[in-house]
Amino acid sequence: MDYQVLTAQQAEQFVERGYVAIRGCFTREAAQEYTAAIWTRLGYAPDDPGTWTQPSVHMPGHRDIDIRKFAPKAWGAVCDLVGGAQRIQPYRWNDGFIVNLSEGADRPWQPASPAAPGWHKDGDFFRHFLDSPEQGLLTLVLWSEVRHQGGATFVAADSVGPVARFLAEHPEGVYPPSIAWTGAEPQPATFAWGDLVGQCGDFVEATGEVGDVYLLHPYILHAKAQNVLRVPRYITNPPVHLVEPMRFDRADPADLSLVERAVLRGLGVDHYPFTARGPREELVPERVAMHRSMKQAEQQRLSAAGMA
Ligand SMILES: O=C(O)CCC(=O)C(=O)O
Ligand SMILES: [Fe+2]
Repeated sequence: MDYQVLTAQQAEQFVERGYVAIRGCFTREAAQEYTAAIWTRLGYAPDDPGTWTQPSVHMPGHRDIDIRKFAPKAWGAVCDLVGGAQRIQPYRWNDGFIVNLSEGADRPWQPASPAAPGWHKDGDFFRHFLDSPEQGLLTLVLWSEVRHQGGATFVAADSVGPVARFLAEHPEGVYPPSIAWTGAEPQPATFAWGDLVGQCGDFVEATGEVGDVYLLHPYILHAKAQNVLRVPRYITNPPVHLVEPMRFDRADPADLSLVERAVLRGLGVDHYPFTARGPREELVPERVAMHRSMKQAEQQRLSAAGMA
């Protein structure tokens, strides 16, 4: 199979371990255009940790970024993983940074393990099925250097199998635990992150340089790591939306994307017809309202600093 960006070895790693790191997708200078306003937006002083009232902040987005122009190598790799640009809905990055300043800095460093807090699969905005198109890939875009023990993201590289089996057992769909169930029908299953990550043993700390992009299987369990170094870390995690649900029973196996192949590997089969037995449902997490008010506060700080 020929890929635009991925080597055969990277493609194989993605199928077997659910992630690939694409290094050097944009320069430090290019990053600065977007990261320069972070501290004004936060209202914190970069050189005074006493002003860092929150250990980490999920910031709202202000500006869209065209990945095709900004990080063409990352775009090519995204296409390689999902089976071509025609399978992707318009995909843009933005400056909604996830800043880790001092998460868990008051505790001794603990390496990645099921006991670490915060394991989850992304997608708090839809009911999950085995074939869900809403989150076609998980991406971690590194906008700052991300060092060992410096607030990286922990990745459970063998989590695709447990999550695939759980989703296959629940064709009625699965709710993210952060969403309260309000429907009339029996409550669908919710992800039990602890049970799922408890089946994993291959853990990676997603460290790297400005401009590195980790592309991960959408099922991959991950968690914010401690930042005992207290070196500010900035990432974004823009999801890829697919045009159509995934297919695990394509007539020509050569049409299976690497993401689909990883699911089949996780299920231990080479073919899996799947039919959703519940509604494809958009969910609205509290994050949306919170980001609206955070964005207003950030805009006021930018105006006050003459940066708006
Ligand atoms: O901050 C991190 O390292 C991870 C954040 C994350 O996984 C998320 O916001 O969904
Ligand atoms: Fe996440």
